[in-house]
Amino acid sequence: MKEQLAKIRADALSAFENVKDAAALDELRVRYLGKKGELTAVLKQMGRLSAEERPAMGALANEVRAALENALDSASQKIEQAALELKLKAETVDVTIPGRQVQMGCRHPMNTALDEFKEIFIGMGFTVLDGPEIELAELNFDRLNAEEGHPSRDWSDTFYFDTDERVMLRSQTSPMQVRAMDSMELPIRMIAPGRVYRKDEVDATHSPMFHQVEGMVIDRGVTMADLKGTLTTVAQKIYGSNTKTRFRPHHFPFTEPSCEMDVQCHKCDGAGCATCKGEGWIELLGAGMIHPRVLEMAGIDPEEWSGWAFGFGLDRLAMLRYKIDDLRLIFENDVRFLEQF
Ligand code: 2U9
Repeated sequence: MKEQLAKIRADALSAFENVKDAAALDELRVRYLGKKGELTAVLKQMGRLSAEERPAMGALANEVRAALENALDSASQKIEQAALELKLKAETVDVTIPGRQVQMGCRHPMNTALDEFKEIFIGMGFTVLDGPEIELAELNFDRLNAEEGHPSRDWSDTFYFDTDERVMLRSQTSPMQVRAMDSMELPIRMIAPGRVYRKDEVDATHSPMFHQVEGMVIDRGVTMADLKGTLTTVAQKIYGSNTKTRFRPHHFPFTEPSCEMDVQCHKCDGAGCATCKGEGWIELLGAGMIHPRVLEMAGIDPEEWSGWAFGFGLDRLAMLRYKIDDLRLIFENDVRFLEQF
């Protein structure tokens, strides 16, 4: 029995010493220390010993068990340590590897053009307002003096959401002026840039969605002279301080009188060239004195207050400015196009 115990000790210690992984170690644990293991098998034979032999043999067996348990612990620690080292090695970050190239985006030319307009108007004391693209036809048409039967109210021109023509995609940013009149204290100086929607077929100059910038001033004693002065100043900030403007009569339902403003072509100084299509002038925007009925509908007394308003298509102006000859390029978002600005 003594020899059996010595052999178990020697075999087990050498096996624990050389074991390579946790699964093999567990097998060894079962084989030497388990309930049906070799040590237990020897201990079961203790009953056959005499009362004198038993204590010494018991002590020896305990000593062997303790030695085996110790060896098991240190083998287990060794395996855990090795696994940890392997994991650390595999997961090491090599900070000397060059990083991945980050592709920088660039501003869309429309945003660059819009920012330029915003800066100019903010500098003149205007507030920039943003509002819903899904709008009430009441604010888009009725409150702007566009009577029932006005051509722009037609189903062939407007995206309605319902058959009773109550809710629509706004066809102009003008409902924002109505919202401003309804909610802001007078006097008001505001611009409303944003997307608008009309049922247009897509071609080089048309799209069912485009961008407008509209604006409005309401104060006491405001006249057409303020309109002309302010809009000429804006044109000069964009095209240079020598820029000439001219105003031609026009008609809009929401303004009276109404006009269109042209700038003298900055390319040919009015002589006529490809940019101005031989005209010498480039049409820039529409404007006018706010119709007294539009003020009245907002509860503003036209005897006390007056105002002027303007509107232009931002896409068309951005195209002129950056010499883009097809509107579709602005919306396709091909990076090869966008990164040129
Ligand atoms: C209120 C009062 C007046 C906004 C105005 C224009 C002239 C204009 C369009 C021309 C072609 C923009 O690019 S376009 O679609 N707009 O010419 N817009 S005055 O006048 C208003 C708006 C709201 C309450």
